[in-house]
Amino acid sequence: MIKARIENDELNYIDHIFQKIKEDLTKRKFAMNDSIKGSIKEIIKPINLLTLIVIGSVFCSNLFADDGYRLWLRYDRLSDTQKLLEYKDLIAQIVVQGDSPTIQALKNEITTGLNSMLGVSMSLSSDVSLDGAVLVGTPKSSGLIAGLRLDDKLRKLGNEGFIILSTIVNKKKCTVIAANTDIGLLYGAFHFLHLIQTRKNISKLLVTSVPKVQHRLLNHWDNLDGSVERGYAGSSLWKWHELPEYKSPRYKDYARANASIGINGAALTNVNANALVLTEEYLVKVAALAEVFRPYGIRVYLTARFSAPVEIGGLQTADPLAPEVVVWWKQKVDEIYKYIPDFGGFLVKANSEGQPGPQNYGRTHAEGANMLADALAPHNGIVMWRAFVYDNNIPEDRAKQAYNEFTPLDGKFRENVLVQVKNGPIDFQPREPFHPLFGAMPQTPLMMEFQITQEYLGQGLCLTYLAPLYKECLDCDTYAKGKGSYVSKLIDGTLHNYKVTGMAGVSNVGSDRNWCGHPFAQANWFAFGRLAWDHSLSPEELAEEWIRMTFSNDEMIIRPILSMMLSSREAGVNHRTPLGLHHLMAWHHHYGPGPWINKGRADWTSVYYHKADSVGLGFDRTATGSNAVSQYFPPVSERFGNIDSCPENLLLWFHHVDWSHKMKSGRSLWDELCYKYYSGVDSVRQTQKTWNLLEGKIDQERFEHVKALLKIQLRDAIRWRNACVLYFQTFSKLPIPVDLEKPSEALDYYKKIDLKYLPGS
Ligand code: BDP
Repeated sequence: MIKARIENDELNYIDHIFQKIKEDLTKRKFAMNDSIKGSIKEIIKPINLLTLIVIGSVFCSNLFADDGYRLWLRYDRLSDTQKLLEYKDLIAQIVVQGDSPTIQALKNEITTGLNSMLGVSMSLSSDVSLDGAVLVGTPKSSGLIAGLRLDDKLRKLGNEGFIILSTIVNKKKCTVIAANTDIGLLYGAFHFLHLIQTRKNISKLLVTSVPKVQHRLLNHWDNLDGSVERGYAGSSLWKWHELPEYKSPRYKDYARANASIGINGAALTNVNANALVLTEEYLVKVAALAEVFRPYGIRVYLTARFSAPVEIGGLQTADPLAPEVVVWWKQKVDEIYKYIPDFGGFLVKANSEGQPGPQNYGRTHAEGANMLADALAPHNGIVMWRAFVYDNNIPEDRAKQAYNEFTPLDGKFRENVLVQVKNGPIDFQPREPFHPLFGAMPQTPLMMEFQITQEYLGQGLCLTYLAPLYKECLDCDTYAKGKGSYVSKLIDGTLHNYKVTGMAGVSNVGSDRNWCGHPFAQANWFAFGRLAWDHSLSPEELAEEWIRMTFSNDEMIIRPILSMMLSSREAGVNHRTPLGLHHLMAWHHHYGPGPWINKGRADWTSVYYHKADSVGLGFDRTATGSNAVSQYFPPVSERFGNIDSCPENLLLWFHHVDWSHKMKSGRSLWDELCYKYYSGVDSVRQTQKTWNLLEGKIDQERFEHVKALLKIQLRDAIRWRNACVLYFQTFSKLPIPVDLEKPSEALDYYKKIDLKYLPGS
């Protein structure tokens, strides 16, 4: 007995050491191959316990090293013994039925995940024979699941939903993960792993989960030369020159990460598109990526350059109504489907920022989109046509142009076209009102475009948790069909009964070892995916989930990190563009402050947007100005249009406000502006202090990395604050309130800062 226990302990210890070795090796590779695992066990089995302790301690010294590669899929062994015992009781056997590539992926994930977290080595069983079995299957692939008669529950799950329930099978206590499809099972398996990763009670489970939105995509703005537009995490993940021969293991890990949060599509290329990706040379490469992603339920999409028929097709025109152009696209699409049978469709930026489009030929956006949609329809492909269009030559407020362009086209798009709308009417600013198109096109499915990459919110250098921004927009009431017409209900299709729905996030993933550059930027990828699946989740819940999976389940670690994350977006707004200010960033790279920018294309300057003068500050978008407020439904239009009811955090977006205007705090606009700028910086200081308290409690590697980045963040927050306050002071001619520290330098100093070679520009 005793001997057996020692052997068991030894084996467990071997597993523990193995876990540490694995953690170390995962710096180079996400998951360790089973045969290597076997050989290591063979080598270290005969070594006695003492030696193991010595070896173990060597690896344990590495306990705190973490380069972030594993994202939120760390599967570290539980250190809480009580919880471990509780889980071991409930998880003693894994029974997965079926054998498709998706099921193979699921089997790998669930065995690696559970064995690793529980420190055991269960292999897959073919039948439920123990209390604590985890049974995974669809009624089609598993007789056991079919026998459970879950039909009523399954009917509501569609193609991607799943249920997880605690029940009895073969007279044994069992956790069942069931779905109608294999991909539903994979999502269910990831969810089950999440429950353990976040230390939830799994004894009486009854979870039903169905995605609220159909197309949940990452939009990669990756160029074929390996650069990434607005990418701050190294170069592109897609190594085109190596494909199709070499498929980097990262592609699979990327797919795993996406599937674990419910993302089911990836547009691989930049919206500022290169037609080359549509040539055979590249399609075979795209097909290789699609093959890796397929088991994980991820379809690939490409950006279609509208002028491709001319650029790579040798035609004289790309006019969407020209018969030869129609034929060219049809043949091109048929060719794409030969390589990629489950190709998702096209994402198109047309007639915007110099991109070609149907208007070059006097055609409308609908005519352009429909031509592509007709080519894709026989293959069930979709077109995501971007509404991000504006033109400096149109004498109209940029914020109004997309609405003006698209609302007359409502109902004119084919059924497989979605119009993809950025969350706000300008361009991913730290804070924008929701886009007035939301609610204004009842007969056209509109999909959401959020930015995950932090173009205007600190890029790869600043900690900015974006779920509050996403949620703020999704929770807005458009009043399109009266009270309760939330943006979220529009996007999930329930408001206007859209047949097709979607949400896209401009990706922040790159070739950096930790995927997203800043260790906290991973949280934005995570939160985006989870919200696209279920927009009712709160930023707090999502942040907590992510922290538990990525850092620790210890409350002493969770609480401080949570407070840092939740305050970060508002801090970022306050030290850059408080009170509804927008587009004050430096020319070109968009990172630092540039409120003085007044040269070049007018709608790319800052003065166009802030309109500072001796009287006051802000863009008058009421009836006395551009009247952009009229694009919103009442009572939103009235609320925004009236200086007294306009939310103060959007005041200068909609109003030109006197410097002496009395704010809700009782202060003048000028004083309030100063206090906001200063509070933004104070908040970063607070974040630094909070982070410093975590030294020694989390791994040193990420601790040091974030600590250093926070130093940069504070330096740059101060630059933003000082530059903006000093610049606006040249108009207000008022003193900075006496209790606020004075900027250390004069305005000219900030104007001369000229950051070179910032990534992503
Ligand atoms: C802006 C970016 C620009 C993108 C554009 C877009 O600065 O690089 O091409 O959006 O969305 O935010 O097309």
